[in-house]
Amino acid sequence: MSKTICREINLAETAKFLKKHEDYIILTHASPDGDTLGSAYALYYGLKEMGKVAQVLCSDLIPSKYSYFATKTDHITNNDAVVIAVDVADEKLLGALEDNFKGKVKLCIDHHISNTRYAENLLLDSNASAVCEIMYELLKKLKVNINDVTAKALYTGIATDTGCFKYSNVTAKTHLIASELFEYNIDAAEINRLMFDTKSKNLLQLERMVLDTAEYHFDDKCILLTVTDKMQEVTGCSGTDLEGISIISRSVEGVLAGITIKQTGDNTFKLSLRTFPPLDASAICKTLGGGGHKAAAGATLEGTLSEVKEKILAAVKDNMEKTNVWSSADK
Ligand SMILES: [Mn+2]
Repeated sequence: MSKTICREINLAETAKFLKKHEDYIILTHASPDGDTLGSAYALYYGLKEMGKVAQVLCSDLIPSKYSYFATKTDHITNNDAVVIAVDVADEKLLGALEDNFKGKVKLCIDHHISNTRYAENLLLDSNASAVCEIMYELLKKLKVNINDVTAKALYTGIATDTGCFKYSNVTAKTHLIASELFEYNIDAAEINRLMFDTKSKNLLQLERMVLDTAEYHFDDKCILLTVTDKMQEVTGCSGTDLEGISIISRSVEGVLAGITIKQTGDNTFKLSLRTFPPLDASAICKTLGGGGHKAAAGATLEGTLSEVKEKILAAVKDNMEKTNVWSSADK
């Protein structure tokens, strides 16, 4: 198969593209979060309004906390259906769906600066806090009716990708779009309670275990948390349950780099990195084969836990020295 040449398209061209075809498959990334699900379902409801047939596909089970908008979609059997990926920066992030859809994504809608340009057409806005911001503008452009459920889906994506309107990715536009979504019956307080202020007893137990693993490096400018297989087994928490753990790493006073390492296999670990300026999580993770945003990025690493830790710490140290945040030469 020849390598796809990726064409960057704008909002109007994307709208045109969506009008042109009839059947769509919408892919989310694995370990789905509020933004990939919110934008996928908002697009689904929009396409339904346009009289199209569409299905949302995710390699993992969709957590029940999203059930107020993530409901059953159409089931597509048509082989010619047009494949769209939302909030998926790299084909690898499709998880088990990669086998089926590698090289077949016709349109990707994303906000990751690290997007690997695997799709035939790409609508990318790295200034958008969430794909749901882009999706809102796209639905407006298409002049489709936005109903309350669509508005809830969009609000969820924006709220979750901004840590409830707290992160550095929030812009005036983020608030403007959120305020327009308040015109609908979304019950934002309830959405935020579900997304940010509710956790299971098991997750609380897991968090206690993870806090016990805390290591500090580079004069406490870096914290490293570990979630082992064993902890996931004991508490029954895994995958998307662990989303909130990396948030802990960015909450410690004086920390500029919050590292969370989650074991996903015998010798496989997933890194979630959170940074504050001048550190650049996206650049650090890129050197480790991953990617993401400036303040939040990730990578998957192979090796023993101590090997993986060493690799990650070396990459963080390198970025700290480059940005004059910390230097071993001063020691
Ligand atoms: Mn996102």
